[in-house]
Amino acid sequence: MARGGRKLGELTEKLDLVIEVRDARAPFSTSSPLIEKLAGGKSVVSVLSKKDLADPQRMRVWMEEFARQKKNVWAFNLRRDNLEPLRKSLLRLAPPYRELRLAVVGIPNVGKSLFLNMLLGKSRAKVGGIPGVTRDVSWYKGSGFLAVDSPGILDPSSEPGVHRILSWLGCAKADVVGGHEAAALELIQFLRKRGIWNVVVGAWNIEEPEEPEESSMKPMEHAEFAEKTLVNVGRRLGCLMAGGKVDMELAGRRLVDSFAAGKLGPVTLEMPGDPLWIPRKNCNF
Ligand SMILES: Nc1nc2c(ncn2[C@@H]2O[C@H](COP(=O)(O)OP(=O)(O)O)[C@@H](O)[C@H]2O)c(=O)[nH]1
Ligand SMILES: [Mg+2]
Repeated sequence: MARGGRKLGELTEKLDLVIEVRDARAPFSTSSPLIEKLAGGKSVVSVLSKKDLADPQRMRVWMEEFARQKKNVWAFNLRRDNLEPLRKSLLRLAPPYRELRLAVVGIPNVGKSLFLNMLLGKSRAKVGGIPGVTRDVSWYKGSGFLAVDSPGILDPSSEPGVHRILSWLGCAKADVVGGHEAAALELIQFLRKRGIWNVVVGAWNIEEPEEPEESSMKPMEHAEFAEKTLVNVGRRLGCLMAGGKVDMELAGRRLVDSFAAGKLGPVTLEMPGDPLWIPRKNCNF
């Protein structure tokens, strides 16, 4: 278990609420398998970050699904949206005799720090140890609540399919899935199979490899398409080695980094009911 996870385990008893931040572009895969252990029967509220980087239509499908299931899930562009409605709603979970205590958890890079800063707003103040509560974590006082400063950077799932998605979103290192070239080639294939590759083509105006013309012929294999496309990406972005050959690792890095940062346009990688989704006990969804 990650160090943060162990800390959170000790803390859980003192908390009223755990807020799990996930990436709106992949709400299943960006959950941590540890949340079910750590939440230990506490209320879990899910926050989907990076709503601005997700496909708006698919975002609506997700939110309708959560509403249908009566799940407490909120989606935000954390760089811009006002979190006041969420804060007010959370305060209803406070015990009558003291302020609400909450922790923000999630896998790396989903936006935990930004979320906490926005939730604290201008009232942000660091407070010392709380009597009876572990002293080696920092607490912040917000309006009507106390929050732990990211005690829980949780381990992502190590399931290969999930890990691949996480490497495209910047939540896991591409090295784990075989480097940037491999990650980029898989990303291209993934997007193409789901019919959303055009967002990338649109953003960079990349030349599409030619497909066989006769409709009776098999379409170009995805792997071949991906390879040729990454060459075109490398040419377009000037990722060249001496002699003019495309540096595929560099081209892959540029593609994956731009994708993770949302520079290639809004994209959602998972939909409700996708086979990747493993429902978890104790978890909000
Ligand atoms: N566009 C956009 N970027 C976000 C959003 N939330 C977080 N980020 C960015 O994602 C990156 C990681 O955020 P951070 O709070 O450090 O993640 P943490 O590792 O979970 O604490 C930062 O560059 C944030 O500015 C969001 O809703 N929209
Ligand atoms: Mg952080």
